[in-house]
Amino acid sequence: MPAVFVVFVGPAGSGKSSLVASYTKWLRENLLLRVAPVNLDPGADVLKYKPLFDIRSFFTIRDIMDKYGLGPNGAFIKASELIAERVNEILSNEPFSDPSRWDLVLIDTPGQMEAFLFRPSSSIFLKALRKLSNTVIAYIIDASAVARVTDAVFLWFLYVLIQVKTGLISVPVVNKKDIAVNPQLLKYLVEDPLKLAESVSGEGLASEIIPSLVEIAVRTRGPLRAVMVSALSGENMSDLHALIHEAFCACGDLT
Ligand SMILES: Nc1nc2c(ncn2[C@@H]2O[C@H](COP(=O)(O)OP(=O)(O)OP(=O)(O)O)[C@@H](O)[C@H]2O)c(=O)[nH]1
Ligand SMILES: [Mg+2]
Repeated sequence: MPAVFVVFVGPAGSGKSSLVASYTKWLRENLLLRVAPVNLDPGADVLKYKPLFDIRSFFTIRDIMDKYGLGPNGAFIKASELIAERVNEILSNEPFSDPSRWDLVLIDTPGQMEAFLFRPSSSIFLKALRKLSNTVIAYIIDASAVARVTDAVFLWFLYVLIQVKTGLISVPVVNKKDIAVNPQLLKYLVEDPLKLAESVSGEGLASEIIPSLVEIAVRTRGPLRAVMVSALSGENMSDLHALIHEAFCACGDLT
């Protein structure tokens, strides 16, 4: 079976790079799988994993800022255009050039989602990736960023939009379980998202709109439930793996 590509996306600092590192380690040590971590973030500094392919060998955010006279945000947008322009060149490298050599390819992406994932150029990259092998999106929610119902709904709805935008099977992963600020809300989010709507209190726009947003989120989420993990402690990596496995089944491609 060719490799499964898992693309880690999520807001800045949610723990994408940390998860790629700890999930890679867990898969190698516990399941003895052939795992290829990939860094697609040209702004990454120090990584806790050794990427088999690193976009920084093509360009870094600093290179782009200097070459095109851009600020950091403009440089991330330019980087995502360059990734699309050079997609064939990128995908001619290991591990993409021979996906059958790998069980899982874990792809770390930039935290600036609006500069990468929500730009048209990311579709070009994801479409090319998907042609090579099964591709799943892992959407990371930062447990320490969920204090109120509106935080949970906002991050959950972003997940809906990502599915709409990419058209790919996506799995929701709540990271930083160890420093969750509102475990009860996260429990709802993972186990029973409709309860989020019931938790809205008071008047105003939030109480009017949140029940509808939650209803759409629940209707469109498919059969996959979120999992709660900690990249820092490595807790629940087996749940993450089970979810990604389940996602293949949803693709109909698990053979
Ligand atoms: N407590 C705790 N901290 C974590 C966990 N995962 C990541 N962190 C910390 O969160 C910060 C951001 O983690 P990264 O892995 O760099 O997050 P990222 O999503 O790759 O960040 P960007 O690439 O900048 O968007 C770091 O200080 C990590 O050590 C976790 O499970 N628990
Ligand atoms: Mg990162």
